[in-house]
Amino acid sequence: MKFFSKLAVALLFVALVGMTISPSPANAQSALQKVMKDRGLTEKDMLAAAKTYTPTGGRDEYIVCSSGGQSGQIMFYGIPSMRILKYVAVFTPEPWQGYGFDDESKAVLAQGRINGKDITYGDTHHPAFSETDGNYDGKFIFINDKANPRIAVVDLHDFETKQIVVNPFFKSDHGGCFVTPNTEYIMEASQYAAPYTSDFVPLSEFNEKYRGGLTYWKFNKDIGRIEPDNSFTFEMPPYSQDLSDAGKGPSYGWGFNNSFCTERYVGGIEKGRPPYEAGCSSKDTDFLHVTNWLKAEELVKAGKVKKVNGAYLITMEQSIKEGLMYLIPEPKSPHGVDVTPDGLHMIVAGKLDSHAWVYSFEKIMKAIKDKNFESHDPYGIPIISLDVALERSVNVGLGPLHNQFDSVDGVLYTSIYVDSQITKWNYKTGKVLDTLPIHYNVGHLMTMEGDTQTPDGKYLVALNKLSIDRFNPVGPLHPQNHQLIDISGSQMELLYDMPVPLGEPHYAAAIKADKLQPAVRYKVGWDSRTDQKSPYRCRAGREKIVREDGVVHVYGTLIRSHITPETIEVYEGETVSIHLTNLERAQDETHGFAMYSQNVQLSVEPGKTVSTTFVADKAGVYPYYCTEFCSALHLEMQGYLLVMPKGYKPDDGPIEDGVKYTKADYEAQVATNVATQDVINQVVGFITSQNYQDFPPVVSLVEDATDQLGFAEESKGKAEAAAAKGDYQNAMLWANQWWQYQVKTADIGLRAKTYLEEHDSKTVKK
Ligand code: RUQ
Ligand code: CUA
Repeated sequence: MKFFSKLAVALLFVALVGMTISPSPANAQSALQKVMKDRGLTEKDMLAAAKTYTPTGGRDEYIVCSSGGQSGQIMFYGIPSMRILKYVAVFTPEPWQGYGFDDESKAVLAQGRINGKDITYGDTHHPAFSETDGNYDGKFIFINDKANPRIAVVDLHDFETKQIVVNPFFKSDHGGCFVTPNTEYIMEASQYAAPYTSDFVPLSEFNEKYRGGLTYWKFNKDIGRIEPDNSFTFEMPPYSQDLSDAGKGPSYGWGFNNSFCTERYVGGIEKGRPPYEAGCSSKDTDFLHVTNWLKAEELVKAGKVKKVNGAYLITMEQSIKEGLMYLIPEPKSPHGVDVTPDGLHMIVAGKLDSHAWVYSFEKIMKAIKDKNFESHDPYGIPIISLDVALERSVNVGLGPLHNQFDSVDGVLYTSIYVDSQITKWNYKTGKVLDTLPIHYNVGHLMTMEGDTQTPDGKYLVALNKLSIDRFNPVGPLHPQNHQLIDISGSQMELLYDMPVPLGEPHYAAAIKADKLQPAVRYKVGWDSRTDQKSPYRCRAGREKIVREDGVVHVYGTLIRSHITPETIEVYEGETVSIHLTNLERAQDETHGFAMYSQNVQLSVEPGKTVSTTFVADKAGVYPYYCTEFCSALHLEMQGYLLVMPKGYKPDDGPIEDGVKYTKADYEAQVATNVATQDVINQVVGFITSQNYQDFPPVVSLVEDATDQLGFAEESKGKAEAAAAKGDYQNAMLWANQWWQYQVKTADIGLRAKTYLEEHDSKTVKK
């Protein structure tokens, strides 16, 4: 005991007061040559490494939000380092974040129920950052679920999912999420036509009763939530609407959607009919859908649009009458439609073709104004002829899918699926500028802020569908592959392959890292899902267990290194609702809470309050503990739920401790504490001799250390009171608790000191 205390004090001293040793740069050149030789690296490899390597503590210039495909999550990583930072659970329970485990996030997932059923995954496709004036504002990100047409809102203040809305009409979606230039609306287009009701409708009535559509979800930026009551949907023919994009600049107020299978073919391979793939690609053209959302909004506001299924629906009849929707032929089973940064052109990639098609917004508007239509589709929607709307077509390679823009005017990049390459070209001149092979089968691609009104260029990521032989094999299911490409020069240079261990990532978007200003802690007692004070918050010293409305409510707290309460006694059959508040103010001091066999796993970040409710249906002993290694005595952050059989009388008599302490033990501990305090005083002396007030993270560390020292003082008082009564058992235990708080103080002091040293603090005169 004594020995370990001394050792710990000595180690603390070295850690806190000791010197930093800087490595010598000698022989760096020859060491580098040796590494290159041993690992078979070329100079080009070294250059690529130097462009992506980020030294410890370094930061990335861009943060990417990538779809996580059917994992129902989204993923954040940095560029150029390609280091994965976080998966955020959206449609799928995720235990680390307690998502779908605590009551608060269960309520978010419950918003996504369909026909009363919990849907615990999502096929996420297209993340979209919120925008102001056509540029990312770093406030929110939205993501769609293709399989179960839903949209989720993630707040970038804390990177948590806040809301899920279910489309009131569709049975799938693909063309979401795409936002209008001020995030007035989030676009969500259906993909597989279906009846708007949940009734059975035979396929023989496909043309009459199955429908596609496009929803404009109204977003309220002030409260950070979608307003279903102010959202509206365009009824569309049963074509498979594909991707969307919103107009910008001169095309502000308009939306654009591709489609495929305008053949309205319904398959039936099992009945000997040719399969969908034959019937859906037999025509030479499909339709670009052009919608006027600004005018539609006026009609909605004027009360001229009726509600169906509880939501505004603009019927095709109304769209035709009011001039809200037009079609333009596009060749051939197209996929992406992308509005150019200046808003003047729409670029459509013809998946089964080798061309990208550049449409002119001005020509489209002129045709609408002149009522210059070549014909109408079977539903009476006016069709503008391709010849009238097209600016040019450019041969970019076989199977073009998606486009992203460069900072250089007119320059863009197109992903070429069949040829597995990226083509760099200029839509204004029609010239192909460069091509780069990709491994393999690229889907989407992404440049930095590449779908905004002011793209940054610099880097491009190819989101590849297959990785085949790029990585060490890990079984038949391969990781996905994101390839980082330097586009700052005239030729594209491949820099890095990143295996993505969740899939399938469809689209991604990259934002300048400095636009994100996430919080490091919550206000104490915060419900992060409603963004309000939790009714279940608890302050230090106010922990309690109360029985209300037949539920045992446990109001508890977490702080290094104990859970209060440490024992929870309930009777078999009782419903237990445990509410935990993390009292920490220190950055990154997250505590977890897991309990044996009750499917309980919570994440409680500093300030947060979360709850878990379950029925204690079986008498027994259920240990619980903290799941984050939060401090040296993290393993001791523990407790028991005791589920007593009905009628059992709890025994409140004294508990025999396993070890008996003497006066000598107590005095030795006090001596250790006094020595530890000396070390702490030196560190405090160092910190306060510096201009630490100029460093907000250090200021909050100092606040936290002051808290811990306050707790140490309290324990010291209790130890001395017990010693005065000759109760050396409790005196020793409280003296040890006093020391534990000192260790926590020292730990924080070390963090503050390291921070100051790394940030070149200066000595200040007093
Ligand atoms: S998809 S590979 Cu956007 Cu869902 Cu194109
Ligand atoms: Cu708290 Cu480990």
